[in-house]
Amino acid sequence: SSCPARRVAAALAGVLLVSASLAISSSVEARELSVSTVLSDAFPWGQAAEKWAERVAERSGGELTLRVYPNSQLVSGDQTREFSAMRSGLIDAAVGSTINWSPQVPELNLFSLPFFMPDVESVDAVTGGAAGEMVFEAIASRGVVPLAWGENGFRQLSNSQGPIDEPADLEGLKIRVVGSPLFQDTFTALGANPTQMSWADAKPALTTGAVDGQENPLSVFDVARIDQVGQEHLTLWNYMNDPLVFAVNRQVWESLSEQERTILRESAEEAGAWEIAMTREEEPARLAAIQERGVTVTELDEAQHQAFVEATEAVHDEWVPRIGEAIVEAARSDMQPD
Ligand code: X2X
Repeated sequence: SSCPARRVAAALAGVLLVSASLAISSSVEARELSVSTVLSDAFPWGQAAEKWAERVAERSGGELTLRVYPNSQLVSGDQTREFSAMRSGLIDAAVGSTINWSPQVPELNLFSLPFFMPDVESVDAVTGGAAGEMVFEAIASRGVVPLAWGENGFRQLSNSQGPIDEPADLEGLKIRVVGSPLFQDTFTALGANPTQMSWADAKPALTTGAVDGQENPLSVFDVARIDQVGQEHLTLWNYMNDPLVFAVNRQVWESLSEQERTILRESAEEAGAWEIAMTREEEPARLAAIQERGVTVTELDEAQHQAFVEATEAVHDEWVPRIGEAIVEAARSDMQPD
């Protein structure tokens, strides 16, 4: 063993062993993070999560992967528990709706204030402005790291009973609403009879006629074929936009390398921008498809729109203090044209 050639061979073998075990340990360390979504990849929302996963896998060379669990399956169908599950580490990450997270992050109700952000320009001004940053800080202060925005879309109103073009048409209609109490207030203010239930329960309730109506973006109405469960009337009222947020549990985030964090964040930004653009581009074709299936589409003129705005003013009085005056003010100035 004093022979130099043997020593070199032994040293080389050692190097090979070390590098082999490094390769093994790095593949053992390759991490898979769970990502929760409410809607599957039949919808832009689920496609946003899949795009995120695709980009992260590509850029990390497979060392970091995201596995998407759609249909709120990680929270047994209860989408209002998604944020808590992510905060506590039951799930690692999510692409979630501001509505579904608002029970834990009241600032997210900013987006649900009725008739507050009238068009995509104002939504972009808010998410990309000072208010958007404040909303992200509010999420971060509750133990979850927000990375990027996506979009479920402007929520439109459908029902089985007849065309709706004024608040009086909603009188007594049973409307399925999502998980924030703000929606109870909005639909109560309009004279309707709101019932809160998860998305998993919504379609059965529409099918049996347990509820008369619901509200969701055109992509959801179209893909879920809401027209097939008796929803023959659709009112385009753009009463609120439902942004999505890409986010990660804080402990998971802190356990990642700087490089992995960059990959996660930049991939989320890319996937979000891609999905927002696609969702908006597809809306005219979706609307046309919905109309072709025989759904009556009602658009509001200025006076009709104004009647809805006035009927829901009390919701602002009630909710602006809960959201935070400062965030609402920041959103107002973000939306003001220069
Ligand atoms: O439950 C809904 O209506 C949905 C799918 O749009 C959300 O998760 C907010």
